[in-house]
Parts: sequence; C-alpha cells; structure tokens
Amino acid sequence: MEMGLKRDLRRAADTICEADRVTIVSHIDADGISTESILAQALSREGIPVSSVFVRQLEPMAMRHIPKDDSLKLFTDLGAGQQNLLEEHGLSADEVLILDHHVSQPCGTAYPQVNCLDYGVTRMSAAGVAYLVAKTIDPTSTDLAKLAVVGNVGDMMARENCGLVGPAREIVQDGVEYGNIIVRERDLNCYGISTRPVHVCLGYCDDPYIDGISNSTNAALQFLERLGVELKNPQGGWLVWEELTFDDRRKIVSALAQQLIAHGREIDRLLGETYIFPDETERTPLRNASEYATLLNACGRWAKPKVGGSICRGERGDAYREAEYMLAHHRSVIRDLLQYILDTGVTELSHLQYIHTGDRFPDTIVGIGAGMALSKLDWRKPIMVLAAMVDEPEVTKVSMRTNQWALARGVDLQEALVEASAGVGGAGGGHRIAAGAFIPRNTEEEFVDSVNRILKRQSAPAGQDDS
Ligand SMILES: [Mn+2]
Repeated sequence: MEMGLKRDLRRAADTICEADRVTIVSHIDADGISTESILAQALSREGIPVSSVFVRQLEPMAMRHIPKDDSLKLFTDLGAGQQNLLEEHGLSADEVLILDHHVSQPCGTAYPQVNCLDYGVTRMSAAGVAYLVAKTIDPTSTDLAKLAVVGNVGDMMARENCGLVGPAREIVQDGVEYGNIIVRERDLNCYGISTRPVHVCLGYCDDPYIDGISNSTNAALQFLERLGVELKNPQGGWLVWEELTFDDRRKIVSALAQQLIAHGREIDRLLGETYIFPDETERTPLRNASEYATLLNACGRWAKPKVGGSICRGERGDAYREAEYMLAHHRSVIRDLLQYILDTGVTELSHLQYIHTGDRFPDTIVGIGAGMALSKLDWRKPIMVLAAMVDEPEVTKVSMRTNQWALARGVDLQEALVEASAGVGGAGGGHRIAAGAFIPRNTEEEFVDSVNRILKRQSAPAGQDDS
C-alpha cells in the first residue's frame, strides 16, 4: 500500500482511539451504510461510545442533524467536497475527521482526512477506507472486510474492470482468509446470481447486451433449454445461477460467448468476479456482494438506513424482513420509473438527452432510473433526469448518467454539473460517470442548455475550435 495512505490511516486510527466518543455522519447509500457499520462495530469493540447520523447528502439543511457536542465528528462517504459547509457550521479541525473517496474541496480550515483519491486510488469506496482504518485500529478485525466489499461493489467500483482491483481487491483477500468471502473468478457478470432463476437473471442482463436474450426472459429460457442444462431442482423449483454445477455454468457461458460473437459484440464484459458470502443463507439477497448492496440501497432509498445498519451488524429478524419488503417495493418503483422514461421519451439536444419526471417519483431514485434507461436509449448521449422535490418546491433535483464509451471521449459529468449549477446558483457534484445537482426551479431551461454546451466542449478534440 502507498506509504502516504498508510500514514493517513495510522493518524486517523489514533485520532479515533483518543476520542471520548464519536458521532458518525454517513451517507444513506449502500457504501455509506456499510461504512457506518464497519466503523461503529470497530469502535464498539474498542469500548468507544458511538452514535450515528445518516444524511441524503451533506447540504446546509442537513447540518442541523449534526449534534453540537464534544464528540469527534466522523464524516464518512461525504464531507471531502463540503468542507466549507463544516467550516460555516463552526466545526474546528480538531473535532472533525473525514473518511471519503470523493473529490476534495479544501477550505480555510485544514480538516484531517483520509481520501484514497489523494493517492491515485480511484477504484475504492468509503467502505474500503473505513475498513482500512478499522484494520489499523485492530489487525484482527478482518471479519469486517465483507462489509467493505459490499460497499465497494455497491458504489460500482467493480464495474469498469468486472471485478475489484488494487487496494479494494486486497480487502477481498482478507475476507477470503477470514472465511466469509468466496471469490468466483470468471463468473457470469450478471445481477441476481443468488436469487433469480437463471433465465430471469439473463433476461434482465444488459451489460453486456446479448442479442436474443437481453430483455426477454422467455427467449432466455428457450436458449437455456436448448443447451440441455439442469435448470430445476428435484422438487421442481428453479435453480439460481449460484447453484448450477460448474460444468453447466461453463456450458452456458460458452454458449453466451458464441451468441455475442455471432452478433458482432465484444465478449469482454460477459465474465466478471463475483463475491459470495458462505455464511449467509442460500438464495437470499445477502448471499453475494451486489445483491447485498442492493438490499442496503433499498433501505437508504426509503429513508431507513438504520435498518440496513442492523443487517450489517448481523440482525436477521425484523430488520431483515423490513429490508426485504423495501427491496421488493424499490424494484417495482424503479421499474415504473424506467417504463415512464421509455414511454414518455426524452428530449434530445446535440450532446445530451433529458426528461423531466415532475413529482411522479421520489427524487432519490431518479438517478438509478436514468442509468437503466441509458442502455435502452441512445447510449452515446449522457442522460439527464430532472425531478421536483416534494419537500422543497423551489428546488429541482438533477441526475445524470453516462457510460465508459463517453468517458473515453472526454465526458466528465461531475465537472459539467458543478460548473453549470454554479452558473444558476445551484450546487452539483458526483463522479465523471454519474453526477447530480440541485438547482433553482426557475433556471431549468438555462441549466439544461448550459450542460449541453459544456458536454460539447468536453467531447471536442483537443486543439479544435468548437465554436
Ligand atoms: Mn461512496
């Protein structure tokens, strides 16, 4: 590991261990929830009193949830980009510690921070940083690596390379050695390997897009039946991918590869690493990292991050049942949103496509819908979804998504939204591939045009005048 990162981790561990009590302020997504759980458990084991606050994002309205007391405020999966807000809130450098993986925006106060981006680690999330801090506090806490893998996968850190890489991959190894993670290398790169019948799993798979299979569970079933693999258990129930024999999995994968090649598509995204948790019940969403992350995201989306936190701490009773219910609800609302976007259609500009969903869907889920819709629309153009916020009628929430293809051509949504929102008196942030903003409602048109102009500038070849 990079020496500077190691030094920052040691410093963070010392700061935490010297604290009389700690308040964790974390984000409500899978990464933020698993991060909070890793740290809360690590601190409890050291006998340090800890309480937690979850926020949708660190913005002025959210600051009132942060207690004015003498506890160490541990900002996790957020904070790096909002240091001026901490300063405005009157927090001093010695009562704050930031553990984050988002782009840092320093301010007058030098807040201590561990940020993997500072060391060129772009494929690790806050849960990875939190785990490394926990392991620095107590090297035997490798049982928590599993939650770090959930957070990393939940934050799409395994997407680009079809598996975790760098320090995030080293964390996987800790879990393998502890015994609560099994790595399947070159496994099917498809969501739902532990809970969905195989044809459903394949029918919903769109990365890679498999002609004649993606978007049709019926066609997927016929495809599988032709291969003569065993799809049902002796009781007549559908097997899930994880339960298929090695030979049947291999037979299906090679047939899928042939199908991709026959349609002139790349096969490089067909296989990926999957992370299975042998200590969890089979055929549940807790059984692998990506489904576990989705379960936690569902808790966050319905504003119940602490339910997710209980699950991360091992609760398998009421909290688990409640999360399962939210997961089912979550999927159906996202399906409705996706269908709404496809039915209504987007407005196309030269360098982006957008749609306004009004107040039909919770603003917290429009980003997910945007990402899903992109693969079914013109995937070359980034998609923007604008949504009204029920509790703040003067504000519009903006979510944007793009893909690796556009990133390779210079697109940077984070930059575009930060710049365009600043121009209309709003605020934006995120990542190159997925970003969001809050803007005054009466600036929507101007904002959309401005983002389009910035995207045009970004995709122009260097040196060429794009005027
Ligand atoms: Mn994160």
